[in-house]
Amino acid sequence: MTRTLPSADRSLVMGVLNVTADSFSDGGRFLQTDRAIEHGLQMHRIGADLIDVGGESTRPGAERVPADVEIARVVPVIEALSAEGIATSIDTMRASVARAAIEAGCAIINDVSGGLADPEMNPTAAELDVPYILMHWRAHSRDMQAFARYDDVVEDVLRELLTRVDEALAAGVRRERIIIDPGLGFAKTADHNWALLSRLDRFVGAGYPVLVAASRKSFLGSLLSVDGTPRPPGGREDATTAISALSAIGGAWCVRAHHVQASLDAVKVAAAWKAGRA
Ligand code: PMM
Repeated sequence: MTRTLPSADRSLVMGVLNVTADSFSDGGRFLQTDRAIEHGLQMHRIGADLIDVGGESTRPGAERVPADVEIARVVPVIEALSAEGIATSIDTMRASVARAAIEAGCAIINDVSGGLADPEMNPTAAELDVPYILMHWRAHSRDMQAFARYDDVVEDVLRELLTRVDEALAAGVRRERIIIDPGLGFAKTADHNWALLSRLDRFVGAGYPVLVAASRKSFLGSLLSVDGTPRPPGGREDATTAISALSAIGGAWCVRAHHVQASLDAVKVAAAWKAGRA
């Protein structure tokens, strides 16, 4: 099992594995352990560099699930994937879940709250000494859209994110463990998301690996709406692929995607495009 960041001569692709009842695009599909494991194995066979395992939905409006339920959902899946040598990340806002996942063989902590939701998360990440994804976040999903107010969304999000980084460093997390993520869709309108994507260079320039997670999110549904009806999540795949390609060109370390093959193709195209210049 690897505790260091996977590397490749292109942006990485993180496959989404939501072991939840209510995620916005795949809720309920992989709630059963065996189905979740099979889906993880399948994404790995296709070429996912990482599998992001989550046991709690973060879609807008979602209610929280108890920690023991979250642990019971993710640990058997992580154990099974780790036994196959597959690198996983744990998508959680709870230190207890992160610890259980890492003990089960998980390689990376992915905290969408950037260490804010659980005061134990930063010290736990420091102690476990694994790569640690800090996402920009302002409030729990139930009411996060009420916090989608910014003076300058790019500079505000970057400043808040770097404050999260400083807090993690102060708790003892090593600098080389940190990955940042602008948190598309979390306390952000569609315009905010596009502004952040258009200035990905500001985040890449901060000096930490950057994760971009746009897959199937509702701002893509809005972009592709017809007569005011948003395109449903299943029809947002090509737009997601376009964002994966553009993010890779823009220097993203990793893109998070439900449809691994499409995003993998996209980041390979981007790498070849960049190499052609050299
Ligand atoms: N988005 C979701 C879940 N986990 N993790 C990171 N680091 N960044 C994100 O933007 C993010 C995440 C919500 O999407 P899903 O319901 O499709 O998993």
